[in-house]
Amino acid sequence: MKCSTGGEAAAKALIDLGVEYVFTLTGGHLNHIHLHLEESPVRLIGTRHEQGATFMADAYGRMTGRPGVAMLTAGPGFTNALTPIMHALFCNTPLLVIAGAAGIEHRDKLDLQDAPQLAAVTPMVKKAFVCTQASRVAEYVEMAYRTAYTGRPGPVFLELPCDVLGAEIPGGEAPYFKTKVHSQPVDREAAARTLELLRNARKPLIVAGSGAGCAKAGPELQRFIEAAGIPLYTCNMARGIVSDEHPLCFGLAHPSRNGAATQAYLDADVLLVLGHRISLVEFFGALINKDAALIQVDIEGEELGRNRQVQLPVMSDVGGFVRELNALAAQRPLDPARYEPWIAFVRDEQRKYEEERKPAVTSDAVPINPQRLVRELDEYLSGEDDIIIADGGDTHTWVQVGRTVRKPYRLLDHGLFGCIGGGICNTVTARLLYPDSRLALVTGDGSLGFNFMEINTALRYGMCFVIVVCNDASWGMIRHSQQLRFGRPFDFVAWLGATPYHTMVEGMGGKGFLVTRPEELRPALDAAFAANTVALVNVMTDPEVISPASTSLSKLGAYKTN
Ligand SMILES: Cc1ncc(C[n+]2csc(CCOP(=O)(O)OP(=O)(O)O)c2C)c(N)n1
Ligand SMILES: [Mg+2]
Repeated sequence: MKCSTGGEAAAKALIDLGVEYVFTLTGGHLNHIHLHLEESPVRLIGTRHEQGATFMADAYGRMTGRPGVAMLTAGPGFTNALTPIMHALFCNTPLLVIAGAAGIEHRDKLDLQDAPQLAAVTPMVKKAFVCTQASRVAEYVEMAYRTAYTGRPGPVFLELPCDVLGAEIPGGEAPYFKTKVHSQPVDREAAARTLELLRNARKPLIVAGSGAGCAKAGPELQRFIEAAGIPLYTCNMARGIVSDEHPLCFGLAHPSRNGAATQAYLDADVLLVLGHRISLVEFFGALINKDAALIQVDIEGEELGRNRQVQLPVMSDVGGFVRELNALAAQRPLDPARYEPWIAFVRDEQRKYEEERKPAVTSDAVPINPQRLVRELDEYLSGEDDIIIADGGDTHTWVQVGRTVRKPYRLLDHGLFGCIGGGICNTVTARLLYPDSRLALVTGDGSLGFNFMEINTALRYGMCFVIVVCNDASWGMIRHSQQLRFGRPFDFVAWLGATPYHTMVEGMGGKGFLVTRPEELRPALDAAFAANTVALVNVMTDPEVISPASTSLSKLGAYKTN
């Protein structure tokens, strides 16, 4: 690859890899790269905080399966991004984080912003690289990018010291080995054994997680559940890979949150887990029938058998595996009639759960019940391309259980790291990826504050979307868990007060609306979606409505599963 300096080599490699966006915040250590990206197909999105840039890049990775790219300046720019990097590790996001750094020549001489970046980030990433030669920068960028998306995806870090970026490349030619990896390993034999277990089952259940979403397994999975007649639950980046409106898809696969799923998990006799980790959301396996045969398919061996004895561990790409199930089932079909009583049971659990929720989701109370708010939004945004981004504590939970997801990547939540505050950033990325979809962030008031200035980023780039604040004037989920565990909320740390976020957004150049009564919701949403800018609807909600996630949290450290 022809390039004059290390900085140009980094820029050229990113261009060559087809990177669409680099989420970044300027800093002296990055000038040599930014300079060469100015007139390029790569669009630089300049944020107000490195946490924002990295959340945006993470959302890009999660919503496309291609590495999102964040570029951070040295020292504090880098340390500001550690939280979303750790979040990306929990979400298995393909993410490339490039950071500038003090020059090699001046290391340990008290140079500006000389921090032990590699040591700090290594436990938080799939792999951490440093490049110390200008002529190898392009090679490292490609290697780091490829490492982020192959096998189990994850965040990859690449440090590029500023003297390396500024240095001339002898001869102006840098080695560069572009390798596009398309294939992932598939365990074909295990597919036949899976079908045998399913054939003998009476109450089989399929759970699909981010591994299925990342493998884009949706169409094959839909074919399979239709041919087999087996019910499906989805979570994380698998939400919507089969529509929640499909008669065999029953929505959120978190039995600790989705009351309708709990009994199905406790009764299933064979559980086929596709690209999903058994974790706290299944109470470390305790919410799965202890006598059920577990078939777990994951591209990462580390996950097979975590928290539960697995009868059939399958180390495989989920997409290829489900394709194989379909091929074998076409030769010798399963018998969907066998599972009909089971499907009727799962549907009945769903109906009972909806009945239970009815008073809350239809409530006319003031302050507004958050479940009523989420139901209104779910109905308002009922197009298959409409997108909701969820952030917050209890608010996030109400969206997870209350949202009907009809297509992949139309719901983004905050995953297993439980990191609140990235909502606005995720919404910015969703807008870049889906310019024509109706798009709303539904967020708790507390979570809104962390990256509030990214509203300015959205406005600077001329974006339109709607932010709906579920404003209970508090850090609701924590306040509720205190109430449940200690008999009273700790308002000295958990109360935020009724902040006028709608006027703050007006001050920034967007539009704001205040809603205090349920009947005001629809007109406010109409006005917000027509506003053609960033519009915030500040909805005053009932601080005493407690979600199932708060109930679980109140037991943190207090329950035993074995
Ligand atoms: C970065 C981070 N800080 C703190 C927490 C602890 N925490 C979890 S939920 C929550 C409350 C969120 O409040 P809000 O966004 O208003 O949503 P609500 O629960 O009120 O719906 C807090 C503080 C966290 N998960 N992540
Ligand atoms: Mg709140």
